[in-house]
Amino acid sequence: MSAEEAAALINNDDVIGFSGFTAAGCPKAITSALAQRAEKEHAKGKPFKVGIFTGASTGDSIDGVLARAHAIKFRSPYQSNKDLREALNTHDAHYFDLHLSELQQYLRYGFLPKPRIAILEASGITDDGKVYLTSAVGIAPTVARLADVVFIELNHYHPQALAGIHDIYEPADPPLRREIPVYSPEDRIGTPYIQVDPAKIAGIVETNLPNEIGAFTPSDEVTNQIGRNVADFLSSEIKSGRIPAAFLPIQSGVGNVANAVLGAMGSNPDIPAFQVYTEVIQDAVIGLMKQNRVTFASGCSLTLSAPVLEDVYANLDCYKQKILLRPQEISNSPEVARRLGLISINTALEADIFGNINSTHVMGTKMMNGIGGSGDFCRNAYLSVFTAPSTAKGGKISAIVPMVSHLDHSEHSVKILVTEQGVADLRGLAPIQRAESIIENCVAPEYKDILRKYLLLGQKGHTPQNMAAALSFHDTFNKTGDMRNVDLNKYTP
Ligand code: 0RQ
Repeated sequence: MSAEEAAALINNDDVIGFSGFTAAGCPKAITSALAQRAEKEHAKGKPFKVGIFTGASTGDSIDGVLARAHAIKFRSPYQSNKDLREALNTHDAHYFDLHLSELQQYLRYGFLPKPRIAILEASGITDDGKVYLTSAVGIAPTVARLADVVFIELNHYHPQALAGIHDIYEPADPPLRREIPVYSPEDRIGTPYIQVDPAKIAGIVETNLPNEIGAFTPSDEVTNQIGRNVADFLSSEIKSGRIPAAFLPIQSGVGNVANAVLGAMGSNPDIPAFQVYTEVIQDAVIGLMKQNRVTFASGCSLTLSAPVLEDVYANLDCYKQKILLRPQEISNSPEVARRLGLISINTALEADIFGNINSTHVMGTKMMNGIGGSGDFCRNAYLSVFTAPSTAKGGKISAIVPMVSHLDHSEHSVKILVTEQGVADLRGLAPIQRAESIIENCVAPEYKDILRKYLLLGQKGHTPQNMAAALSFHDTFNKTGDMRNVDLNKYTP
């Protein structure tokens, strides 16, 4: 059927679950038609909004078009689209920010509204309902099973030969759950397809559309230095024996810092070739595979720029031996992360001098993207590293503040903090010691004295915060546009 015919079968207030994870593997055609339908209904004065569950962020053809059409009632678990961000921050759409590993089981448990509709992007489908996904998995197996109605976007951009790269597995729910039998990143535990009851498939829309993944901003001196700091720190951990000589699988977040970190790890001769157990497989991983620096990558999505994805597709026989795509409750499973002993490396928006991390809220109020998989990994990793440039907006914001304006990852989950200035190893340190280490090693030079002064204002107790001054950096930025204007003289210990 056409995308318009499929969209006509979706109602106001419906809940839809999508395949895909980041802009990889997401449907594109039916949602674009749905946005047009919503606009027409709105023009007639009728309400038209849907609830949306995805794997993570999406391409513009889900979050962008539907946000601009004011057609999103609620959204979970992660997003990174500027128009949707605006809708969430103005309450045009409600957002439920969630650890990515939890969404599938929360849907099964009935904690969240059941999706009536599932829309899956497929590279192939058989008469008996075996659906082969494209460049990501996300929550697809769960929403395909729970939904009453399934639409398929059969996207011929993705080769049918992708079949075999996916490993589809859904654990049983408690009290029947057993261990997830992944003992090594390359372990296969499921099927290469999703089995869908053919009676539920209401339509197949054929497309030929690339993923909507933008190119990465090239790394700069700051991100490269962060990368070198992480790589040097990890190689010193190997030398000290705290990380096994054979090394451990790496989980790495998304974005430019993550790309630079992987690049630096790849070129550090003291770090052996390694495996990746992560959610997002991005360009740097494929680059390192070509150099035999990454030997295997298990993830939830191939979030690759178009030329890199096309290179993978041109050499699929080879890459299918080295890449595996899993549902996010497996790629991000706390149980598996703890068992494999992942080294997790994620980016913070803001950290405080005691080692707490804000990954999501700008100045404590505005949603940036969401917690994503950072909490799944950092809490359960063998060693959790957070990275960030020490300042943002040309130095007007210190990424390290007295108290985070929103808490995503607490001091209990954060072991190592790295900026371009250096590395703070927080293991075994009391709060006052953590503060001294972070200020001396990670803070930008222009903020060091201000934060040392803050520490002297600390009130008596285990964690020397000053309750009146704790958010003075943010307050000063909101009032003057520059945290460096903060005046700590008006506070007393
Ligand atoms: O703003 O875009 O206007 O220039 O935030 O900052 O330094 O480019 O970093 O793109 O790696 O994003 C935490 C958001 C970092 C991301 C976050 C401003 C800065 C810039 C982006 P501009 P950078 P990145 C796996 C793991 C949560 C999910 C996660 C993220 C913009 O890494 O979403 O970890 N993480 N998932 O100027 C105000 C500050 C700021 C600030 C930076 N302190 N205050 N603005 N910025 N620091 C992935 C998945 O889960 C799918």
